[in-house]
Amino acid sequence: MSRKTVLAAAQLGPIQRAEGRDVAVGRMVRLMEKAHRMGAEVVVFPELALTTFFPRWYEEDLNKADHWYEHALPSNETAPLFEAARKLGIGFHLGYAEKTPDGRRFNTAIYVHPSGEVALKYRKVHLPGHKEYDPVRKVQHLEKRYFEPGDLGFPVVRAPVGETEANIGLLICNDRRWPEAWRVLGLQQVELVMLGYNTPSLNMENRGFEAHHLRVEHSHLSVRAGCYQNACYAVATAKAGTEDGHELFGHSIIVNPQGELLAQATSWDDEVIVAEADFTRCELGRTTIFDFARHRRPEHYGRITEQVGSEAPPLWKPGQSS
Ligand code: CDT
Repeated sequence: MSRKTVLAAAQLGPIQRAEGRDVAVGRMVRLMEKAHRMGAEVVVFPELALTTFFPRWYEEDLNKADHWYEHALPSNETAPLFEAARKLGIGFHLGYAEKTPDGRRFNTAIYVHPSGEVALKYRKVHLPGHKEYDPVRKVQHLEKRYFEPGDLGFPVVRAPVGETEANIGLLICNDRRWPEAWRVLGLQQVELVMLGYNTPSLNMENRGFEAHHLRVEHSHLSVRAGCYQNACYAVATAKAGTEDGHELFGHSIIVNPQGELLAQATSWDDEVIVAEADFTRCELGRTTIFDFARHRRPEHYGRITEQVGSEAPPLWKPGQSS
């Protein structure tokens, strides 16, 4: 049986703060239809795809922020997405802000089978930014205020993707920079990582210089390394363009298990890119250089799970034997 499918990244241009979900969902349905015409069987939308990237806005009282969250899926406003997927026979990945019935808030992603059933759910573990208003920053990044760290770990599930099946895992934005996250997926033989992101074009921390051109480079470097070192495909989909004066850098990509770029978005607007995946190509890395069972040495990786912050090394001086 062929293990091929066509993957799509459906990049979203900016969503302004004043725009409702109906605007975003309408655009997403059109992107899904376009991806289908381009032969795609699965479509990946960005992180927090239904609204502007609201963690840039400080809100003292979180009870006044309920409108940014989904309280149920599908809802009246998001139902057209699920209906389009069913009609087109296409699976999709959606990033959204989740508020649970017991009042917990997460930055969440799901993979939805064309039937409308949720095959996999993930809640963002690596929340960047800060919890309180930061007067030093040029723009706030309040994910730690709006969300709690995910409580589902990094699950992988084998699920239908088009005519075939694949081992699917999800990451969200900042997670892509953490090799530990990719490796936990790799240890579950992940073959396809779907991830959405919202990354500002400029470093807004105001605590040192970061060359602008490196922003995209670091994003791509992280995704390509994650794919190569764990022998998997990835679809990394951005929100792009200027939201209420704040620019996000786009550059969505699809990457193969060798870490090669198969497709890249070139606009900072709504755009679909597609690439064919053949999941048999995950086997080379998994059975040779990254055959974990043969080559990993976890007895030397204790610091990875026992320690959080880094520690300074001991000082060596000339004349002192090592
Ligand atoms: N949404 C999100 O996680 N964004 C962060 C911005 C950090 S600024 C480098 C990211 O890692 O892209």
